[in-house]
Amino acid sequence: IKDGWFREISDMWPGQAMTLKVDKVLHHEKSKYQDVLIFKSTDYGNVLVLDNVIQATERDEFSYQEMITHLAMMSHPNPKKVLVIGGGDGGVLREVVKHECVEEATLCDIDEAVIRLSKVYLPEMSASYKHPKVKVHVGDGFKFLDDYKNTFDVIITDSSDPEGPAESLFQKPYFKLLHDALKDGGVITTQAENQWLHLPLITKLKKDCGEIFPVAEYAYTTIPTYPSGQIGFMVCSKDPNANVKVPLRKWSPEEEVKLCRYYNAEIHKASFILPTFAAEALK
Ligand code: AAT
Repeated sequence: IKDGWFREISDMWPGQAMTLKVDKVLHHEKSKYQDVLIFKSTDYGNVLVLDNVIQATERDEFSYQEMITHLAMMSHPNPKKVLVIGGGDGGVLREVVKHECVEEATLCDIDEAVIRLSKVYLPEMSASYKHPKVKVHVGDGFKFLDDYKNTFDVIITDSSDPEGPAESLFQKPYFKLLHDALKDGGVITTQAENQWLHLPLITKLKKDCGEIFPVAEYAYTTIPTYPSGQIGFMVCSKDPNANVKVPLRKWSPEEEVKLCRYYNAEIHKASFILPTFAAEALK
């Protein structure tokens, strides 16, 4: 923070930086894994920052949390057991329990500090921790997954960027663990970075996922406070006949408007349609 502005400077997006005006710093600590900063911004609500990278702002988090969750949830016929890796702010859990078919939603985040501080400073995201179907485990997602085979219907990896504690969550052995932890017909989504900035990384992710899952597609959403204003997801299914680009289940239009502010059945389909430069690279 300099002169009252937070700047997201990182070599993961060289030569550019999102800047948010700070109203006041709410909390700052070094956890066991990362630097954790929470500030109140003038126009984007409270903001969670890990190792100087914006993870969530109260104003636009719904775009990311709804899309990463419902792209997978709506591509599964009847998700009952759901796992979230990362996502310590609780926003993805909040979306998961919107599906009444869910019987159990487990979250595994590496950093207790994110969970503890979100409960204080991000109440709309962390409210889900009180939900009766939710279970929480603090630990590394890679290690956690290794203990589960043939267990989950949907696994959502809401992880930070590959520099830092989330590095292993972008590599091929992790996708194998995801695959094996799923039941037959299981579906995953993972945070898969930005097409303007990380096309080589995304190409590699798609190739790795495609070698492990019979279905592996890239989709993206718009979000002002993530680098270059968009973020993508890998959406993969264990069912070779699945078409994750079209939702298998739908809410009624009335439910859609009541439950979500970004996701709907139309944008589900649209999110897989890529501009030519990205479509060519990912072919
Ligand atoms: N919904 C908020 C968006 C995030 S949060 C990413 C979470 O992943 C953090 O809470 C972090 O503690 C957790 N995490 C990092 N590494 C691991 C790991 N190995 N195992 C489990 N959890 C982990 C993502 C924002 C994306 C930012 C885009 N620039």
